[in-house]
Amino acid sequence: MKLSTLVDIARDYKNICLLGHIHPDGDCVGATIGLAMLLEKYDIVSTVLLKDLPNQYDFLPITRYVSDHMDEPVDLIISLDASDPERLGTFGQLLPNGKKVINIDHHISNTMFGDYNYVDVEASSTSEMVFQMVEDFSVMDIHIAKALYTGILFDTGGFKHSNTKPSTHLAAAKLISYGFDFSELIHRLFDEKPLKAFKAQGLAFERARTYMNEQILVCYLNMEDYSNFGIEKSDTESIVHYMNNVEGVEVAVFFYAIDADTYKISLRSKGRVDVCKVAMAFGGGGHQKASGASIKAPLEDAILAVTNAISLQL
Ligand SMILES: [Mn+2]
Repeated sequence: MKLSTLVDIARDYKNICLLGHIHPDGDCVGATIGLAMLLEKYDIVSTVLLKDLPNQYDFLPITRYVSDHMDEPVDLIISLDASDPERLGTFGQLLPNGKKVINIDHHISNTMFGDYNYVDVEASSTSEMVFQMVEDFSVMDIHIAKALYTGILFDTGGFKHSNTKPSTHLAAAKLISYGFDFSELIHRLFDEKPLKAFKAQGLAFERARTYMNEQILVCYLNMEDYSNFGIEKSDTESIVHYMNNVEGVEVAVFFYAIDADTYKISLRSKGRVDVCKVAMAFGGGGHQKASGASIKAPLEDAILAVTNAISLQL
């Protein structure tokens, strides 16, 4: 889908919202805000609806574009980076009331839930897809470029994951030509963390357990740890990434509590195991090498179930 096509569709609607997934990540935030700014260039006003946005992204114009509710009834929904309506959290309830749904995403598990589905599983990120939609670069500016670059950077792990294509680098090259400080952005996005998060990460690593001849690596943090360290879930984002660096490990799984009896799992694979299949077995989804899901079970039961599901592929 080209931006001009989307603009033509959007012109027929009054109350437009852009939705991203629950626990918004860099791609979800970059793609939604980036597209809202692009639409604005064509005098199309939209609201980005996101909840629980980590303050990690406050270098983007969050307050200007993002809200946690919409007063008017929505008539056009543009969903970005969400594979299915459940991933939209409470905003998923807007779907039956929305007159039209445009689904823009790059997840292999996408259920094609839109009236228009623009799904490219080869794309590094939804933000790169938004970049590819642009035909007339006179509308691009430093703020939009920074938002889309953030999304590409986040989903490629700083151009390190195998989803990085020549097109990804070409998009990034074009985006940095708008002159924002990408070096500072990379530092903010990946490196900088509060001391309490650094310490919590240490505890998670200390708890490392292995299964299947050290091919599966498991770490966890529970609700108690969050309150003890005074950390948020977003402070734990990079843990699974470091876990996957361990030599010989095929799959890294990080379990983190989201309430008293529910754990969210973050899965990373070096390639032999398709962790999207594993995540989907627990109602989640994602990509072959990076996926996630939520499990309502005590920690030990959850670990047993997930490591068993991974073992089937080893
Ligand atoms: Mn994404």
